[in-house]
Amino acid sequence: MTADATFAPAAADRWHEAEHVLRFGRPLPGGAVELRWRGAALMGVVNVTPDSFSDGGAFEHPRDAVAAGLRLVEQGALVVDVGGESTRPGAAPVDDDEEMGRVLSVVAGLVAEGVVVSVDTRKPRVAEAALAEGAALVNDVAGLRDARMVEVCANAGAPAVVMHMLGDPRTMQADPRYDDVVADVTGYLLAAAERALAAGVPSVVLDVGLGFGKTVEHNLALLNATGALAAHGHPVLVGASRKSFLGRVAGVERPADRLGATLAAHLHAARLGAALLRVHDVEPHRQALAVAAALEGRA
Ligand code: HH2
Repeated sequence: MTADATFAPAAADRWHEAEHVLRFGRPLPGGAVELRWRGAALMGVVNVTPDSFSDGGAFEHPRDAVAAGLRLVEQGALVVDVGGESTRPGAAPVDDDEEMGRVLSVVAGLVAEGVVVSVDTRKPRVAEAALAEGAALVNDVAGLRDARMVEVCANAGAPAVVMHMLGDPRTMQADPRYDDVVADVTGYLLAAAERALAAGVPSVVLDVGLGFGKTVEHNLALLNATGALAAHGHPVLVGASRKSFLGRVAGVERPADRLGATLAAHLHAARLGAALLRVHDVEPHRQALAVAAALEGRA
């Protein structure tokens, strides 16, 4: 894809009309080979982990997680992101089999209901198994650094969310440093995207990875650079939901209490051209985006 003026930061007054496209190399459950939407769409989060930072241990049984995912779709999520490994700072890794045991039945249950599912994993084997269960795309917080992940996505005709992370979750928040955070992260994402597309991945979504090896200042600079990243022509995903940098800025200790801070960050990103917002709270985001879009251009 080439840069498109509709994604330029100067087009902030048209953010809610800007069209975004995600191409698939195989048909989605309803037969379509692309998703098309205007403005910022919502990716709802279903974490089937005992230890996620804001919502771990929420589900006793896979059917509860499927029901939660279906609720997110009813509330307006375009995609449901299913994850089986916490990547919060300091989290211990989970092995492939354990992660598959957590996510595969939830992925299959949602796919059976016609939901567009992304699997949030950095493990090629887990991604491959989830794609075989009908997941539509892969959300790789390791930013496709494992070449086998690129191969898995290309073979399945699945788009990839390429997220930037400095190091790994165990160590990423220990004194993160960049020469120029926006330039470094952008450079990484564009190079990874180019490699993936050249290898046959049908399309990519770019994500700066808020909180993944970033200080508060780094996160704020990256959020403000959403428009510049979007100008490269790939859909941009922003995931600020409940993150600790928002807690630091707004003075809110508990992640689940950070909805107000999350909405402010995500509306800002939407106005700068974000195509997808990864959120725990879909309904409040739907409301906020609807009002922001209705107000646009009326002042
Ligand atoms: N953030 C988290 C997990 N996956 N994927 C993308 N693309 N972007 C993000 O910002 C992102 C992500 C962390 O949030 P959460 O899933 O709620 O927590 P945990 O990793 O503890 O399960």
